Amino acid sequence: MNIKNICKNFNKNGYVVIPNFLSKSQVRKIFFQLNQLINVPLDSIDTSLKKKMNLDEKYLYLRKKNPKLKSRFYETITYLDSINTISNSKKITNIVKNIMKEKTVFVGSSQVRVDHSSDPYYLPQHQELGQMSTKLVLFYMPLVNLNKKTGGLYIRPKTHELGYLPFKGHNKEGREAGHGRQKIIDKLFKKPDLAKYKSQYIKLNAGDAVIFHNYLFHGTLPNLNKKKCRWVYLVRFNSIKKTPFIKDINSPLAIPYTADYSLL
Ligand SMILES: O=C(O)CCC(=O)C(=O)O
Ligand SMILES: [Fe+2]
Repeated sequence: MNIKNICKNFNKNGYVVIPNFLSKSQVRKIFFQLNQLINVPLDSIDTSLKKKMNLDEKYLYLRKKNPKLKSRFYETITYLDSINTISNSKKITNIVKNIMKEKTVFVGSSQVRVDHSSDPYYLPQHQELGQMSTKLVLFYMPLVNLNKKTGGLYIRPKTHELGYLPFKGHNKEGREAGHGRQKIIDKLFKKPDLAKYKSQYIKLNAGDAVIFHNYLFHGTLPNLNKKKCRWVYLVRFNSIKKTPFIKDINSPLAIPYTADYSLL
């Protein structure tokens, strides 16, 4: 898809899907580095382990054996050069700049999320709050093939056109709000004026990208596959012009969930 069509679809629907956005070798390199990274804490337990397990097995082993070290692994994924190289690449930043119609953007932290059936961290649908700015472009890039069993992203197309839409309990972060929030969201979208915004699961394969607007309602479904982890690379870009931190000395770097976004 050329850049013009990417922008057109993004503006029209609030998101755009680009199949095979990452090359096979980029995906391979990320997994190579995830393996190298997790081998370090594993080696500190037993140096023979890394030869016996694949990445998912290593992750689940570490999670069970030493959950704190598993968290250290998880927290440091953000510093891997393989994902930062991609997040900073011209290919990605050019898309963001064209969508935002700006020449300078902030690159948010890159992360690889790991979701497993025993970690019920999937998120109810939400608009992306709590970031540096009120205007973002987000990239959701699965590194493994997704299906209904492994879960993944489900969205409400075109909801970006509603702008900031507060709902009961919106001023809480998704994980804190808990899975009960989905009922509130489903009820909200039963209102006659909102009923046309239906939820839609996006079937994605490893290397595909969903590029979406911060006000597009999106959430994730649980990974029900006990054997497989869901590895998804995420990165967010912020508009410098919509960043209160650099305009008002009383504004914190991350906009609080309690802020009235319609005033920012
Ligand atoms: O669970 C996921 O992978 C989605 C992440 C997401 O929407 C978020 O972190 O805001
Ligand atoms: Fe989100």
